[in-house]
Order: sequence, then structure tokens, then C-alpha cells
Amino acid sequence: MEAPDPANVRIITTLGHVDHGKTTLMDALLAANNIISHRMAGKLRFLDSREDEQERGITMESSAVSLKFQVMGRPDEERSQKTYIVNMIDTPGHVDFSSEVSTASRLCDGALVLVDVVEGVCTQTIAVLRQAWEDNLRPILVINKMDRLITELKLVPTEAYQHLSRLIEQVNAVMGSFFASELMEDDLRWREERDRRLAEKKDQLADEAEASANDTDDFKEKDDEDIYFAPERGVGNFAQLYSAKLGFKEANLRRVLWGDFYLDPKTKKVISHKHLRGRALKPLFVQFVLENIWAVYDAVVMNPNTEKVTKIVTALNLKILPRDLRSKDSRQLLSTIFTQWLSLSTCIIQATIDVVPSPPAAQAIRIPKMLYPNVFDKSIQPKNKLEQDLFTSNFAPDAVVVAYVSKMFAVAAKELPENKKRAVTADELRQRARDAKEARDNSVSVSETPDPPRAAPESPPSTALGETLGVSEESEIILGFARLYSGTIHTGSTIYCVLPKYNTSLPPNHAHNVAHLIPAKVEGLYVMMGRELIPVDCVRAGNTFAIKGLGGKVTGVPEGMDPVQVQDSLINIGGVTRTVSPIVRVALEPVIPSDMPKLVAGMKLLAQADPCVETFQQQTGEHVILTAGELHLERCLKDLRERFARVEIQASKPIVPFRETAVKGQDMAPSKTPNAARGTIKGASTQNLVTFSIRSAPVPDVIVQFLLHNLTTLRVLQQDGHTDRDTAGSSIDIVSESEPVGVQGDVLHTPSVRADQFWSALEEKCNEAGGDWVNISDRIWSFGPRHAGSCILIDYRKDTTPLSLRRRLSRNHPAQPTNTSDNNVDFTGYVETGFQLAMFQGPLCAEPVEGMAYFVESIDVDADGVQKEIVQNRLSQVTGSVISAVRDACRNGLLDWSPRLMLAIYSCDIQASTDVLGKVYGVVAKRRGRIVAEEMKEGTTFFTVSALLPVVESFGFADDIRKRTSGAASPQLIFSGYELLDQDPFWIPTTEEELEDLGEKADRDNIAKGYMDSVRERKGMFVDRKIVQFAEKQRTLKR
Ligand SMILES: Nc1nc2c(ncn2[C@@H]2O[C@H](COP(=O)(O)OP(=O)(O)OP(=O)(O)O)[C@@H](O)[C@H]2O)c(=O)[nH]1
Ligand SMILES: [Mg+2]
Repeated sequence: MEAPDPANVRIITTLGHVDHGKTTLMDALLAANNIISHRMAGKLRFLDSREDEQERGITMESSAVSLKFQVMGRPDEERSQKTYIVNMIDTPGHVDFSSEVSTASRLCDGALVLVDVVEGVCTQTIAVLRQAWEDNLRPILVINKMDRLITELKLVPTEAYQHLSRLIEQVNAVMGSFFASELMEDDLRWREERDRRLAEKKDQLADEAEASANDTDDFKEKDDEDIYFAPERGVGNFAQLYSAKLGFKEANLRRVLWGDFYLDPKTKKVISHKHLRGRALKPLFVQFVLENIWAVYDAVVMNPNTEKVTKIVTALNLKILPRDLRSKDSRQLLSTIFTQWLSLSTCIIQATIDVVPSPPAAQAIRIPKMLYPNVFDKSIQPKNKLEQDLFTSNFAPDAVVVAYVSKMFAVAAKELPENKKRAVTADELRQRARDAKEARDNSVSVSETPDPPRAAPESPPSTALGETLGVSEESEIILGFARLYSGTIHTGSTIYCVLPKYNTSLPPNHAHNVAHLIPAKVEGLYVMMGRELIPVDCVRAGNTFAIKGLGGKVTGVPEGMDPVQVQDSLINIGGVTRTVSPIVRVALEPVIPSDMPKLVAGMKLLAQADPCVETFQQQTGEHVILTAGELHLERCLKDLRERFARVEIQASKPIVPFRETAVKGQDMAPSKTPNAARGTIKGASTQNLVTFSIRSAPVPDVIVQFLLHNLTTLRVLQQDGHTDRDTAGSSIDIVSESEPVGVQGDVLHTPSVRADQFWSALEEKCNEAGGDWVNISDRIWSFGPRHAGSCILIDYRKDTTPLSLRRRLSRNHPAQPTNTSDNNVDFTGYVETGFQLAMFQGPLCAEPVEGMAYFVESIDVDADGVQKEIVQNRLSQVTGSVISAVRDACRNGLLDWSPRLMLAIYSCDIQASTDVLGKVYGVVAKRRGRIVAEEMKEGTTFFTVSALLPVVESFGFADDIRKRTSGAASPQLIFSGYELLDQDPFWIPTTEEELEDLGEKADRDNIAKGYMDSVRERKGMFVDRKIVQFAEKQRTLKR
């Protein structure tokens, strides 16, 4: 494909809720490019190339195509044909695959947001709109499945018009709420303000539009409400059709074709609602657009009438073969008529070209935001040549080559074009060997730079991985899916892979960076056409492409292979922000134990191919994968079995995270430490060298909520101050390297405050909570678990300057005064480690703790005793025992209150018709879920039911619902956080009544204990349970 002018390139993606018709829409565009036949368009779902995608009718992986279109210039420009290249990505709508959406939207400049006209705005619609907003994509709203209004809801045109306006208003309300939250304004106030402004403008606009429509001058558009979807911008097609007929200028007609505008039958002029004077006229949109479409449907489908159809066809001046006219297949006839009359692909492409900016224009806006996400200045000037090239999408030969690889994906080696065509000749093999050798020499020359010798990257690049498995026709090749932001990339050139953890503020040869900068050779470049890959020699900036030869997530830089020399060109455009955190964890095991190496290699490939999967080896030695949900898990297992590992695999039951916490119960047992406030635990290290007193208490809800919402901010804050903490060496990280950062099942919210406002906002919340919490924020020593959570360690000692995280992190403050003099050992770091340990694995079933505070009231050190230990070289025993004593104290402190488990909860919206509603309720109740809202969808017989469902009880839920309702209801489960299960797992009946009702142990009815014990059992912890009760009775039963 010859390189097109960058101004004629567009990169867009389809976004939308599951089943709203994205892949079907892509079919129509592919048909227009003659990739598939028109007849098959809509039936084939060409881009769903996986077998299971076709089977289930659900997209699971995003796929890309590059399409070429000849488009006539707009009337106001010169009327010449131009060739446009539109790079498109089709994304899945199911929430389990939303990581595919984030990776796709990172690469694109615009998005087709599809909304099913009947189902309206659904959960994923909102999620994808947010994604588009955050990634600065230009969205185009596509209201899809219009035929359902006619054939299913049987609306008349006027009703349909109202339905459409309501729908657009809903979508705009969603857009508006993002806008408002960006301004951090009060939501309600903003909404009222907008309504008022719109009402005011409506009258004024009506006059203007009315005047201008009847005017013969061209109207100049001014968009101040740029963020909203405005249908009047989308009716160009019709304006073009009718302008001549009605004698209006096209641009003017466009303005009034949507909205409360009417054609006065007498004067033949457009009037606004103000001049209606009670006449029952229909809006222009109804009269000229909807009624015509309805007429076609009526003649073809509802009341088939060949004569009428012929009339319409002649009136519209369409060329339909008589064979088609007489055909029994009314759908076919419909689509033939509409393709000719109102071509979907033309309309979509025209809109894309008009609305979505070209890569140079888009990058000028998007790149600064990507590079400086925390700078809110509107205009950021490029600081160096690299930024200059990036901002302008410069493809000149001297431009820096930077590509962003948003994801890695796997294709079977035999699918690659170079392997497809013919067998490799002996000559070529030799050439390949030579190439490979050269590549090796090249990479050696890289490490021969004067830098300190660096460790070879841990994991070999994936292609090498494929090779170790033996590249046969069978093996999988990992390709990178990328967009070139600047420069021109050639096959055979050498690039640097900048992995997500690369830190640009440090030099490339810094120990931290070495492992995150991997040189690689571009082995192949491809333009993607769905399942086809077309090899190309070079790709210019502003295009998406597939690249072979990479290991990880990269941005690349060519030539001049000394990393220090190219330091200025190395940037890290960053990882993909994840909207769902993987929550379902299973341990895997090959059926034949000797297949283990294959499984491990396969899991590595899987992790590269799907960024939302995390794979690692647990400390217990188990190989574990973490996935977003049940469906996602199924796909991963299938991929492992059939593509990546090719061995039979056994999966454990899904493991679901819990949280532990404590509340103030009604009648708690007496406090463990007599004569002290509840929760106080006194502890000591070996030989009482270090003694301490720590008081635990549940954190007030306002603070917990605030912290949970701002986990990301908290992490950012501490990352910035990270180097300080490293040197201070105050705390030891407790979890093995291989586990992913963060605690499993964290909910990642959009933070409500920015990093610089964090502490003052926290202070406010603390003061709101009152009591002990007033003015506490300066005494906060650490958060947990893993330094960012809702548990707080507070330095409450009276006699010292409190250790304050806030002060430690604030840049302009001098270093923390440490109370270490030369011969005094500072034990505070070990105290913190003990706290972190206890928060990471709580006392109930070693799950993370949420919402507990620990006030350190005293730490006393027997300095002389410690000196003696140092002399005898036994300090590490002391420090070790401090850690475990603090850990135990924190755990016991929690148990001193009334302990609780928290369950991971899915929220789900189920659309169900009235007749199956009862069954839906039954399934939800059986799985200990509860209904939180129920709403009738306007203008339909659908109910939208919102329910909450514990994740532990959710496996098989979607199938269960589908079965019980014969497929009428199909829920999507979205992980929404944790909810307290208000039951003490240690509760046992005490009163006589309870004993009588529930038996001595009541474990049947203690759900919390049930969950706790099952987790403990899994982890091999002690479980307090009698296996056989009433043995005699069982014997009698058997008889
Ligand atoms: N009535 C009607 N059905 C449609 C239309 N477009 C698509 N469909 C149907 O909607 C269903 C879903 O279509 P897909 O294209 O697979 O939807 P999708 O958005 O790609 O779904 P995911 O990728 O799984 O999120 C299919 O059964 C299509 O036949 C339309 O315009 N009218
Ligand atoms: Mg699809």
C-alpha cells in the first residue's frame, strides 16, 4: 500500500456495549472495500475471526483493518477525489475484555460509539464513553439497530423521533458528567446551569436557525458546546438529498433538519416551534427522514407490496434488479435499497473524515496529554526535537522513530504471510542464519558500549521464546500491535523497547532502567486486514501496524545504538490504564506432570498476548493466572490449551479475594488487655529488648471511602517520593517479586483528588470524622497493605516528633529527622514492616485487611541490651522478633473488636422482559445476591434490574440466568468492590434459645465462618471444625 498523505489518514475504533452491533457495522465497511461481499455483510462478522467468537457471537479480541476509500471533496472545498486510508479497530463490548478497549483506544484518534436504539445507554456504553473521554478520542455517536424501532417496538415516526431525542439527551448527559468531573464541579450545580443555558439558547437559536435556513447565505458554524453529540451535525447526507428538492442551501438545511423545526406548508419556509401557533406539523426530521424510511419498511417488510416498492425505487432513482424486487427475502431487498439510497459505509466514512482529526492534528492535542498527564495547561510547547516530531507526527527521514505498542497478540506461525506462500528455499535459510548472526552481533555491540555491564534481560524476547519451543508450523508468533507516532520505521532496523517500568528521569544505564530497555530488531512489519497480515517494508508516522520481533511493551528508537547517546530520544508513553482489575484467580497444572515446562512457557506467551491477564508463580509454587471474569478465564484456558501451551490443563476452582476488617459489635467479649482502651495490645521482642503498645480501632467510614477512592493518587504520591524511601531503608518489601503490584482485587477508582490536594483533602475528612481523628494527618506514618490501602499506622507517641509520611513526601521539606544516633538502632522501620505484614494477611484467613487504624502509643528500646546483642551479632534476631511481635499485635488488635469478612461484589444490570422477571429474581436470591433497583425502560417492555452479587457465588450465574430465562436475560458482571458481611465468623450461640435453634456450633448458619474456613482450608491453615458429628445418627441413617 503506498504511503498516503498523513492528512488523509484516520485512525478510529468502534466502541460500545456488548451486542450493540460493532462487528456487524464493520462488516458493512469491509463490504464497501470489497473485502467481503455485500450479500454476506452483517452475517459474516468477518472480524470475529476466532472460532469461539463466531460460536458465541461475542467479540473477544480486538482486530484491526486498514481500509482505503475514494471520497469526493466536500462542496465547500474543491470537488476532487481524494484517497483516504482509514485504520479501524473493532473492539469487544463485554466487560471481561475491556482491557482490549483501553489498548485500542490508546492507538486511535476517534471512536464510533455504538448504541443500540432500543437498549439505550448501558453500563459498558458509559464505560467506553469515559475511555474515549480520558484518551481524548473524538467520538461519533452511531445509533444502531434502527430497524428495531419499526419491527419490534412498532413506533410511528413521531414517536421514534422523540425516542431518539431522549436517547441523545441521555448520551449527552453522560458526556456532560465527565466534563463536569473534570472541572471538579459539583455535579448538580453544573447540570442545572446547563439546563438553564440550553433553555435560554433554544429560543435564541431557533430564531437564528429559522432565519438562516430561509436565507441564501452560508451559515458559519460556531461550536461552543463541542463536547456534546449534536444530531444537526450528522444529517448532512439528508441535507444533500433534499436541498435541491426543497430549494434550500445544503448547509442551511443541515441546521434545521434536526430539532423543533417545521416546514410551513403554505409559505414553504422553515419555521421554529415559536411560530407553530398550534398547528400539528411534524418536525422536518420526521417528515423528510423518518417517514421515508418507514415507508420503505412498510412496503418491503410490514405489508409487502411489490408495486409500492417499485414506485419508491423509481422515485429514489435506484437501480434494483427485477430479480431482487421479486425476491422472497425481504431483508435482502431492504439492504439493497438502503445500501444504494443511504449507504451506511459512505455515511460512516464521511463522518469519520469530517469529525476525526488526522494524525498530525490529533497528536498535537493527544501527545502532550499523554506525556504530561498531570499538567492541566492547555497549550504545552514541545521541549525538544523528540517532542516536536511527536506533536507533529513528523515522518521525515531524520525524525525520531517512536511507536507505541499497545498490546502483543499471537498468530499461528503458519498464518504469517511469509510462511504462507511457499516453502523456504535452502538459500533463504542460509540468508536467515546470516541475518540472525548479524542481529546477534548487533545486539552484542549494544552491550559493548562503555556502560557498566548490564544483565541480560530476564525474559528473552518472545520470538526467541517461540524458537526455543521449536518454530514449527504449529508454534505461535507474538506480534506487537502498534501505532507509529513519528518517523518512518523500516524492517531490519534496530530499535529499543522501552518497557512500562522504564524511568525517563534516570539515565538509561542506571541499574533500575537496564532491565526495562531492550534492543530489538524489526523482523517484519504488517498492515492488518482482520485475520490477514500484509507485509510491508516501511510504515510512516500516523499509521497502525503489526510488528514482529519484540519482547514486551515498547516505544522504539532506531540506530545510534548507544542508549546513553539516544537518551533524549527515549520516552515512556506509559502503560495502559486498566479499568477492571483482574479478580478471578485460578491455579493451573498440566494433566501430565512432565508437561510443566510447556505450561510455563505457554503462560508467558499468554501474559504477553493479553495485558489483562497476570500470570505468576505463587510462593507456594503454584502457577496462577488472574483474569477479569469467568468468560475471560474460559478464553484464556482455551488459548492455553490450543495455542500457547498445547497441553491438557487442569484448573483449580476459581479463587476469590476477601477482605478482613472489624467493627464495633454490640456485645463484644471483654477487651484482651485489662484496664486499657479496647484494641490496645502490648507486645515485646525477645528478651523484652523492645516493648511497645499499639491500639487498634476501625477507621471511620468517610476516611476509608476517601482512601479507597484515591489509591491511585496515593501510589503516585509515594512513587514520586520513592527514591527517598529506598535510601531510608525504612521498610522491607514483604511479597515476592513475582507477584503483581497492588493487592489482588483492588478496585481502581478514578481518583477524586489530585496528588497535590491529597493531604489537605484527607485532613478535611479526618476532621469530619472527629474524635481521635482530628489533626491526625500529620501523624500518619504509613498506609497499608502494601503502602497504599485503607489501613493506617499512626505515630501516637507522646514524647517524640511523630514520623509523618506527609512530611517525608513533601519535596521542599528537609529530610526527616531520624532519631538514630550512631549507637542507637532505629526500630521504627521494623514496626512498619510488622504492620504491613499484618495488613497484607489478616488474622481471619490471611486475606488483606481493610479499614483498620493502629495507633502506636509507645516504643521503648532497652539500648544497653540491644548493644549487647549487636556485639554478639544477634541483632537480626531482635529485629525479626520485633517484626513478628508487631504483626501479631496488629492481628490481635483486630480480633479485639468484632471481626468481619468483606465479600468481593459484582454489580450487574440485567435486562429482562416482564415474563421472566420472577425467574431472574429467583436466581439472584439463590446466590445470596440482592436487587438494588428495578426500572422499566421507557417505551419498551424491558425491565432493567440492578443487582449485587458476591463474586464467590457468581460462577455459573450468567449461564444459570440464561437457562432459566431461555436466553431472554443475559447479565454482565462488573466487579464493584467489597461489602461487609455483617456476621462475626467466630460467633457461636450462647443463649439457650439460640442453642436450641442452631445447635452447639451453628456452623451451618454462620455463612462468614463457612467462607473463612474454606479459604483457610485452601491455604493449608488450621481449621477449627469437627469432621464427624453425631456418628451414631449417621450409622442409623445408613441402615
Ligand atoms: N435488528 C438488528 N440487529 C442487528 C443490527 N446490527 C447488528 N445486529 C445484531 O446484533 C447482534 C450483535 O452484533 P455484533 O456485531 O456481534 O455486536 P458487537 O457489538 O460486535 O458485540 P460484541 O463485539 O460482542 O460486543 C447480532 O446478532 C447482529 O445480527 C441492526 O442494525 N439491526
Ligand atoms: Mg463484536
